[in-house]
Amino acid sequence: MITIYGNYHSRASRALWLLEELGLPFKLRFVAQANRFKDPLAPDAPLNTHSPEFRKLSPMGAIPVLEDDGLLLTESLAINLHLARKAGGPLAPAHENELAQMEQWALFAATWVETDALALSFIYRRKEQDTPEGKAEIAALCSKLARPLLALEAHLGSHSNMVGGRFTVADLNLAEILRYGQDHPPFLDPYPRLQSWIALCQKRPAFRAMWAKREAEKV
Ligand SMILES: N[C@@H](CCC(=O)N[C@@H](CS)C(=O)NCC(=O)O)C(=O)O
Repeated sequence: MITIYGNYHSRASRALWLLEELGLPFKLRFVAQANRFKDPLAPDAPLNTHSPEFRKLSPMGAIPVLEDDGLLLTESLAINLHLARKAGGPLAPAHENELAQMEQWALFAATWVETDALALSFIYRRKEQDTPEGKAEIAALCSKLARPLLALEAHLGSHSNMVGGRFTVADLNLAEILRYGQDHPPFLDPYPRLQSWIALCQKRPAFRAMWAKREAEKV
């Protein structure tokens, strides 16, 4: 049985979207981010990323965690690459070279995009987007992100998708990472192909199903 520890308002959304795509049965064990609580170690605090019981599973104390028949994984993108390969089908690599490309795009997204896209999102979550400091930070982040986003835009000039000419786990992983930047509405304006590609990803019934559950989840 597949168990995901986490919640829809976290990087677990990547695995939860993928599980909707794959139609694999799974259990979601709700674990909240510790920073949602004044005292995450209080005896009555809900299970969270600082709870000793959870820390036994996750040495970093972070979500998501996957348990799958004795396999324990604690990195969201590794979880997704594993789930896609386990299920097989069109979202999975069809051969070794596709696997290598999917791994490359996952590392690309994590190392070139995620930190700065998340930083953009946090400016909005702190409601600082209209302050002079917030505006300057947004401009600096967008300028830094131009390098990977231009590379993605160029890739989409000659490919419909990240790998294999079809929607795969590589698209899903990247789309979920780019989504943080979308909290800044003009984020993708300079990149029309990227904009159309992400719109298609986010129109998928499995994404919509994940999103509906996210919206129904109490934060
Ligand atoms: N590189 C990890 C990052 C995981 C991570 O930072 N998760 C956040 C939630 S999105 C978390 O658990 N934060 C709570 C905490 O650090 O206590 C992954 O992609 O799985």
